[in-house]
Amino acid sequence: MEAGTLKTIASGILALSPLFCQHLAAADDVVFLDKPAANWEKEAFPLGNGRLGCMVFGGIDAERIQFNVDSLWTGDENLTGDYGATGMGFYQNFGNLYVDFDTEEPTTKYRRELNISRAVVRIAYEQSGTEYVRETFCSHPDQILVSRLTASAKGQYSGRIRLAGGREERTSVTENRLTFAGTLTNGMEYEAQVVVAAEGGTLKADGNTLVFSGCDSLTITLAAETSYVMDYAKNWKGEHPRAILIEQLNQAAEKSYAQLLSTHVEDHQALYNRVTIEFGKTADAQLALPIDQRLQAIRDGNADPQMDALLFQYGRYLLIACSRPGSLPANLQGLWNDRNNPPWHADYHSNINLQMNYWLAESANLAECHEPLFDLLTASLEPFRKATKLAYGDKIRGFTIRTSHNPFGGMGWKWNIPASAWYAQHFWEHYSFGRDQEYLSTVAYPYLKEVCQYWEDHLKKLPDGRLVAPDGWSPEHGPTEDGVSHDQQLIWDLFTNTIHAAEELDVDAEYRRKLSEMRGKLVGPKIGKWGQLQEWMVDRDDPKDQHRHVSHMFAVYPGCQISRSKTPEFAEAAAVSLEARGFGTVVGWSNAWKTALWARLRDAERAYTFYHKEVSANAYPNLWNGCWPGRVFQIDGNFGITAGAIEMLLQSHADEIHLLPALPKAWATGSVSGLRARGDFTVDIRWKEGQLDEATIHAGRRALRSVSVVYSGSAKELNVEPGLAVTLSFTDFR
Ligand code: FUC
Repeated sequence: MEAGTLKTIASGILALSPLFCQHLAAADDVVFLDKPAANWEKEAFPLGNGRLGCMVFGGIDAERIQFNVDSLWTGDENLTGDYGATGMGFYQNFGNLYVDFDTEEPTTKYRRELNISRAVVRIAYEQSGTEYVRETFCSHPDQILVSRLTASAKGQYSGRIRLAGGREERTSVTENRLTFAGTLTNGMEYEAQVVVAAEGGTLKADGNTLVFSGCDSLTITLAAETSYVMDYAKNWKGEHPRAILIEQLNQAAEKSYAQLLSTHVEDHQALYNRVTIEFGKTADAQLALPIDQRLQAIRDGNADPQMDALLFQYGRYLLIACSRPGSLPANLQGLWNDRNNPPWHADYHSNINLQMNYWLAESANLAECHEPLFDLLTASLEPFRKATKLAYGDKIRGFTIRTSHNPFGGMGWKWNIPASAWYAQHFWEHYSFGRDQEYLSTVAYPYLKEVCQYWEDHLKKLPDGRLVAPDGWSPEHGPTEDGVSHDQQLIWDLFTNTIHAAEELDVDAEYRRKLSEMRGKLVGPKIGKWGQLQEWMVDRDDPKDQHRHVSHMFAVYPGCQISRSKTPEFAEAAAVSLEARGFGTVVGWSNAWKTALWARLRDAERAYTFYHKEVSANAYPNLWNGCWPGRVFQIDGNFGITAGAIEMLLQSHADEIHLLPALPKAWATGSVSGLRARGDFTVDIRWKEGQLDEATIHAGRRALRSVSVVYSGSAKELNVEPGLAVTLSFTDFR
């Protein structure tokens, strides 16, 4: 698209919409469209408080708010590994809230926006000279969904409110309340209640709808919950949720809308505002476009650095929305789902997807959003142990898991033997960034140690004494055989992290020695005949193979066994392999992984190629990531791409803080603040024309006392005081 055309479109919008101007300044935080959503997956806007989430459509004649609660799942402990609806189960659609309006007036100035810095969806339009505004949010402090409808003139709202459960439940209605409840086949009880408050006009029940007429404004609050508790000993089942819902709605009724909104925004911003990012300015004309046209302009070859920044922050926004302390972890779709049989059950996938959901948690300064992962994995230990013993015999200690699992410790499709070691890495990383010793000793170390025990019992000795993981398969790729690189790398990572953890806690000296000895015997990385990093023990990688999984690169990212600074030859072999995997891939999560991998290999332009793919090919108009362009929403790509971008700006995996290790030309001038580095550091960086301008390293209260900061091949050793900050500039690295 020509700049001239863009300008014409933009000035058209400016002339049409006074609503436009007020948002121009906040363009980095706003996703907007000039029409209602025609499609759940691509156009509706997601909101969530970690547990309760919704998709807002913004229809003019009828609003639709589809909602979910993260625990509404069929299925059970599923010790047999059945991958059908019975044992494994499916994540469910909770239901829909509809507001039908009695109006046929023509509409102008329609604008629907998601402000990710406030976590509010706002819909505004005009009909016959009256301005209408709807605002919706899901509050974490109040645990409810709130939607408020106002108008510039009195008495304008007439219509009906309907509440429809996802399984044909019967909705009962009183003069200001709509309710449905149900019980799933696994015994889980659930209920949703909606309370409506009107100013002016009347509200009355009519059959299973609530009729409002001549109202000045409406405030709709929705509470929904299940009887799920994250406790295996209680068979995952607690009290019926009704009392909780009534309490949540009663408490909300005592607060004004303004109070509910400001409490919500404050709570969201306490997390969201920790990180700011700027990659440069987009042309005003392009910024003024609705997001679908803006994405088209990018596909037409126009640069849009503010879109790069928006996508970056969007990953952070989504994690805050679907993973908060006390909630379940983010599943394949976060917590959003409009079906009762979503793709792959919307489950927890252990061969890349669940891990990728959390790659950004620490580095993007959302460490507490990581907690739901540890909670569910810890709560699932007993059923995981049982299933492991059933499959591998009573004598085996520890546990491993299958590729898919649910919130009841139940597992589905196919054993994925090294997955528990990969999960263990997350437990370690949470410590590595935050250095909370209490958490390390009570939560992380016991988990790491138990997975190590599994491998002590499961590793196989080759005739020459070396150790291999038996029966591996580079996920979804290789044949089943011993010593697959992915498995070997994961076990190396597990043993290394466990040794570090024991050192930090000053415990288990003897066990540390044992692990270190075993680690020394593991079959290690190998460089094959075309200079590639081998995916298998046998040198048979096909240079034409462009499989989406790059499992043998785990050691490069998110692992640290292979790095440019410590193992340059293996790093080069990894680059050869990754180059061969090509640039044609269109799978969202695979693009994200390759972004991070190329960043670790310090190839800024290749890293950016994959970042850009995520924007130009995989982003829907609501900025969700399609697993393939235009189809099957999967949230891992959204999370992974933010994590990948961080690796381009800051790395801390190789015992040093590396500033701007892979800064691409597209982000020549910019800044970032609030990124986290291992060792309890927070880092702000400003750069100009491709070069470091200034960086500030803030030492947290548990920070390491000394750290090496690297930029462009030279290192600066810093001694730091917890709680203090050090600022370095370009000249410090000459
Ligand atoms: C893995 C991938 C698929 C998909 C699925 C949910 O198995 O190989 O592409 O992302 O997870």
